Amino acid sequence: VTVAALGFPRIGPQRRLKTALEAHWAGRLDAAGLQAQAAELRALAWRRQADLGVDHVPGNDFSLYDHVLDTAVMVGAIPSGYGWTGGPVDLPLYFAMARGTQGHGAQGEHETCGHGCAHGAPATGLPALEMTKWFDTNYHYLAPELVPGQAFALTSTKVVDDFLEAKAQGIFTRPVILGPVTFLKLAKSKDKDFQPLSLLSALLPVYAEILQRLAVAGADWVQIDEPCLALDLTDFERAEIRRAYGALTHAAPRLRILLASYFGTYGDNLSTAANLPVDGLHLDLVRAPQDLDAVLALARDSLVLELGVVDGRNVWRADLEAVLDRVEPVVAARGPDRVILAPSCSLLHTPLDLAVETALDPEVAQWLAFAVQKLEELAILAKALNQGRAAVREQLDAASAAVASRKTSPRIHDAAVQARAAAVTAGDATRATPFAQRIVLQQQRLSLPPLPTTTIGSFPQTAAVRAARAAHAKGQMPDVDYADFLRAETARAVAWQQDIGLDVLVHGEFERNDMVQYFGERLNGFTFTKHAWVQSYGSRCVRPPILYGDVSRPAPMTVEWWAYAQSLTDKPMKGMLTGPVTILQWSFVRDDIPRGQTCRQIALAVRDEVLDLEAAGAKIIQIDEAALREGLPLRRGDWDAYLAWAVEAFRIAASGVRDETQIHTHMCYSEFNDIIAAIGAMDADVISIETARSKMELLDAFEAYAYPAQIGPGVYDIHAPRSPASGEMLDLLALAGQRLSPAQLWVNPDCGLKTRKWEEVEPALANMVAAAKAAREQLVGA
Ligand code: THG
Ligand code: ZN
Repeated sequence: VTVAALGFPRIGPQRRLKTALEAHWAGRLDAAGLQAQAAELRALAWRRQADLGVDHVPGNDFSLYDHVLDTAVMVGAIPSGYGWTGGPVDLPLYFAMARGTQGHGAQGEHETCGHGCAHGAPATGLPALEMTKWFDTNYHYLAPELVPGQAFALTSTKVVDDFLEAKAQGIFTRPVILGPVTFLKLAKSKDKDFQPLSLLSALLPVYAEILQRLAVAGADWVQIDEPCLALDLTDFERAEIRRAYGALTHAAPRLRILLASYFGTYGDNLSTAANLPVDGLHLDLVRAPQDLDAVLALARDSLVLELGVVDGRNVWRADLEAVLDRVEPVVAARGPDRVILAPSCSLLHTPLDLAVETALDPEVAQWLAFAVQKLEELAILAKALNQGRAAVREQLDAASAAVASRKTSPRIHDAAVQARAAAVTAGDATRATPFAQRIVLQQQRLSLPPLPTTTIGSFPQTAAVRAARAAHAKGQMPDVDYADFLRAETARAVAWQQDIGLDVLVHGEFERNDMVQYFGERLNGFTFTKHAWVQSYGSRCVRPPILYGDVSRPAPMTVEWWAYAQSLTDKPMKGMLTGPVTILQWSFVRDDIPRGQTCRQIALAVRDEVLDLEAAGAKIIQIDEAALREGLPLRRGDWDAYLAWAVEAFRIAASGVRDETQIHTHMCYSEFNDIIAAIGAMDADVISIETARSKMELLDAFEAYAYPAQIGPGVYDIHAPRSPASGEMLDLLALAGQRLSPAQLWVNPDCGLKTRKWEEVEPALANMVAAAKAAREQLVGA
């Protein structure tokens, strides 16, 4: 039995890749310097994995930005417009595709909205490729852009160069390549009717050539990732997979191909996968334990099975004895040389090394395993399988003790929280009266004009705000001074909103950095790390909170800031909360209870906060669910179950209030056509969404479904560094008025304004207020 890793965190210790990339983009590190740093990080990762006992050390999993972009470059899929005429792709071109360029020489960057959602390209210069989430992870890849008749040519030999680079260091890697079918399925085309998969025949010769070159270079195994096998596929797509691997195995008969899918079950794609003429098949037994028996029933004896037994998507230590119970019979039946042990997927999605987290509570720390620890676990498992469990008795016992402690620790298990969650009734998740009745009471109480104006929540996080936060975090700024500073910022924002005539105000969220972190730090059941970074895209990383135990709210989290802000104005001040689904999605969460149960616990904690805000006098409370849509499962068949608990969680959070208290929600990515009924079922009084960039086209979903409640379709595209004129926003409002009744409409930007500058925000919002006033006359004659 041997051990494979599938992929290793590429940002390196202390996010060294981020530092190098950003130095390069800022002109402080030249191309050679960047490449040297990258080579050092690769060498470090290979050496580390080899030392940890990995037999199949992955190659080519490193990337300067993104492995899907690397694949596009490998096959010469450079969109016209970047001025490429063939030949090697240099760093400026590579980063232009990754980040775009700005007209005036400065580099662009993917914009992140006020909710930390990663979005498309800058407004001027060359656009970046579109960025999208990698399956159901929090990693974002760059979508290849293909055209009908697209030509492909081997353009980068990175995968071979990388193999030779490792070989020169004495490490024999298993190169990783993104498979041709998944590559095409992830690709986009401007022509909506064009199916990139129709390019498979044109693409396969390039893959054949790269495999032949790897064989010549001396590679033995090559790992080809086809995670599209975890998706719903058509018969045609399955047939194309068979055709692809028939061609590729034929092209390089000396190479052994390990086909890897992960993130879910092979399901109805299993017999396709198990019968491909490849040499090995990877199974994600964490997400799909049932795949083991299914594949054992189907697979020919010679097929090497790679068992993904350690969770590559989460931070928990594995139950090693339980894994051995499952794997020993497989090894006995098929032979040790036909079994490889691995994480469930690439370790790209886990933080690098728990050992550097010296400040963690030791009880929590003993439950955790990051990438390095997961490879240690696999080495222990392999030793147990090769030499018997007695050879690693001590390590197995330690793992079992950690598992046992997680089952019983009072830090995790809170009977009161569990009883409360179990006692939730349909009534707890239902407002007392239907929208049509409560909106009347809300309007009486709020007495807002038609087309009321508001913003989504955050105001610019200026250099001064960030500097104060950093100084406070380092202990250089006393608590009282920091609080004074935040109060002054808040007061300024409130006064300014009042001056420009906004109807419903926000406090600006200057006290928050990452919204999930802000709430997690104030809830029981969460812990935080100092260094546990995970790549989000390019040089950008997140440090997700670790949700380890039953969740409850020991004390109000936002009421003081809200009350201070409300004390400064007679206009309604919104209470601003992050919703349970978004907190869940952006954290590492428990694997010992279902996600839906954890989500319900968070929902109850948020409900407590909602009720405290209401009791303090808040007339409007906004509960943002930026990540509701991105939580959708990979398979359509699982959508309903997810939406049921996700929507219920929102309703539990929102439904404790009186009729006259108005509940708002906000979602960033607003393509709701396929889930509009679930959006309606959330039963929010007002939803604000991102619609400016699509020129209100995204509202079609709300029109088709006859959405009953009120909507604020964004009229100000906050992702671009410009301030729209009021006429532009008035036009958008008119478009919205064609699709929805004016009585339903609110006027607001697309998202929070945290990433913008005051110089942009000030004129833009003043123009927005002017547009709303004009629209009131045009649309409602008020
Ligand atoms: N918070 C958390 N998870 C998330 C998001 C979030 N996952 C999905 C989505 N938002 C990802 N989007 C981003 C946007 C910006 C950045 C990272 C992910 C970013 N990060 C800073 C960096 O890398 O320099 C570090 C931020 C920090 O100091 O915490 O810019 O919003 N939990
Ligand atoms: Zn948003």
